[in-house]
Amino acid sequence: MDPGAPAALPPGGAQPNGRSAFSTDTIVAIATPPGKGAIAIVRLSGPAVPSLSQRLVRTNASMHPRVATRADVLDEGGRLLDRALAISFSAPHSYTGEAMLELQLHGSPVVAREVVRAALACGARLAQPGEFTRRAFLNGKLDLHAAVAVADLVGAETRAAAAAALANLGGGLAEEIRSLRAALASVVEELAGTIDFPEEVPEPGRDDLQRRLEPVVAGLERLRHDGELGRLVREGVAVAIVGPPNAGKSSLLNALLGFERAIVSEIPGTTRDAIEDAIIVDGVPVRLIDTAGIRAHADRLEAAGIERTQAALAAAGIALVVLDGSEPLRSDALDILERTAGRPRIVFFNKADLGTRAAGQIDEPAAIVGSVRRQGTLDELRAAIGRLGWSGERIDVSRPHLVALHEFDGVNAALGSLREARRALDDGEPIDFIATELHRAYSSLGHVSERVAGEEVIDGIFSRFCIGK
Ligand SMILES: Nc1nc2c(ncn2[C@@H]2O[C@H](COP(=O)(O)OP(=O)(O)OP(=O)(O)O)[C@@H](O)[C@H]2O)c(=O)[nH]1
Ligand SMILES: [Mg+2]
Repeated sequence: MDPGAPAALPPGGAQPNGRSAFSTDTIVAIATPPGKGAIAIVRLSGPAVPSLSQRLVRTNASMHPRVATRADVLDEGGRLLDRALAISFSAPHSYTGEAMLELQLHGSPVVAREVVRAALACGARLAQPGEFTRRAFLNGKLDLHAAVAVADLVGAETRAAAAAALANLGGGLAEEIRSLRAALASVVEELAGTIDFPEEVPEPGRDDLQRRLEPVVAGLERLRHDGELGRLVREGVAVAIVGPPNAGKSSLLNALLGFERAIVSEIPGTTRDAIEDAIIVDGVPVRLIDTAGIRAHADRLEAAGIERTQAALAAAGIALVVLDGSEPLRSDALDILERTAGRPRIVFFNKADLGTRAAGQIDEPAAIVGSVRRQGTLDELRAAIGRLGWSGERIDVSRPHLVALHEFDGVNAALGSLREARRALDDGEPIDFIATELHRAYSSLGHVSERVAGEEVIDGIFSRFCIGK
């Protein structure tokens, strides 16, 4: 198949042409993380699983599909490798939709490796990253959206990220998009009637059309908004802690983390390298990057640190500018304020226990005056990060939402066309122009809800998986 050509997939079971090479191979992989554990799981999937099971698994009782059975696991020469639990799945009632065998072994890396080696010796091949889930997708067991959710769930580092992934696992997004698309289709069909038979079919009222498009736009915006929140709980936000030397940047990092991560001293220029660690605020991972204080006349080593500060600042979503608020602002403080003007930032006047001379010097109504040594100041700073990062709203991503890039692209394109159609309706433009825009929106949504995706989209999604998933 051409790379990039859309692969239209039938709704269930059968594979499209050109994909048959996939199911002729039987794949094997260790599904559990490397190292010792209570158990290690080896999984096999593919048409040769029944014959491989006969060689590798010996049981007293007969094996029933999806029932764990006590079994001896043998190598290709019939020698005992482990006494384990074996579960067989017959096609299509398995994760991949193919015949599968799952072996729950004693958690020794050696035993797991030996079992894989034996399976390879019997004709299986090593699975590629994500190949089990890829087969599940190709066999119609889950859609691309749910496949992304599987990778997100495995990769989730916070409870909120896990909840967001779970919301998508059921695949409800396609249903929602389909119903919005159906609403759009009814408008498009009606307009087509007017365009083709202007005498017989009267043009629908423009207000009425606006009213019918409104819920479609609102529905898509909701999916996108929740998608952005989902991205936030998955990827978090980066906050660069910047400011003049000795202002208390490293003290702030340590106070927010609750442990001494960075060296703090009264000597200006203590921090040379960017130091990063994360906290969770409202379920969102916040990456804090403590940086070298910026000042002119720095020595060579310090200058190298300052260069890293600039890079951290450029990459961060939020700049947290720490200033010594007890003294009048010096030129280095004014310089960093100028560098961060016009971007999301929090200005923090530290060392209020020593005085608050600086705060009145600049016009920054949202500035926080306090001390890293006060709990209240730390709470204020966390709240300010929430306000800038996610408008302080309560993060709830328990409904299906957009996750993959192609989903955002499709919905953004559809919203663009809908906006254009609604403007044209208001401006009294011809109905066929409006119909074209609505049709465009309809097809953009097709890329999100239907089982149609370019090879590169599919490859991109499965490249994130680990081997054995
Ligand atoms: N009194 C008082 N001292 C503080 C406060 N915050 C930090 N300090 C002190 O200020 C000095 C500098 O603190 P650091 O956290 O190392 O400052 P920094 O901004 O990281 O400095 P560089 O790494 O040199 O750029 C240390 O002696 C801290 O104990 C505060 O709120 N009140
Ligand atoms: Mg420091």
